[in-house]
Amino acid sequence: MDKNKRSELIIISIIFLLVITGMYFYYQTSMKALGTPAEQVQQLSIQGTGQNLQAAFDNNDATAWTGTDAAGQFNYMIIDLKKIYSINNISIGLGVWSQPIDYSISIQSSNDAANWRDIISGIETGYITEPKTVIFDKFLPQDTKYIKIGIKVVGSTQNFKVTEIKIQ
Ligand SMILES: [Ca+2]
Repeated sequence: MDKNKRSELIIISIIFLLVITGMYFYYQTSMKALGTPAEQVQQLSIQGTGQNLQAAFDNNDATAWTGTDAAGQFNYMIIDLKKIYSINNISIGLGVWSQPIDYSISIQSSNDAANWRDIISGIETGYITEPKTVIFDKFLPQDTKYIKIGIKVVGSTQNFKVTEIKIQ
């Protein structure tokens, strides 16, 4: 191999290594974990049905996202994380009214808010009489930009009440 060819090969190898290193660090920074609940509120964008959606992210169990539609219909919330995160734990704080209440919860993930993948589908909590936090962590880590949470009340005319949502 002549000297020029060898120099060319070394330069190409160095460029290749720089590109790979750059991609690695881009991946690391783009996949970082969500911050504290307070930081999450600042970066999240939320839309959906019901009222007081932001109250599910204010770190206060006394405030809640509640239903306005007829009980028994699915209400939903779409959480825009603003970039792709690796998610493997979602906790949902559920409130109660005067009667025991049974919730059905579905969670989906998406990178474009158009094509959704089921994380959990129609999990029922069973009748609860006291506020309860349900933790969903038995799913494969999801690289996702959007999370869609659907919730409805089963077998009751009461509306739903979600006090706090935490995503990790
Ligand atoms: Ca709250």
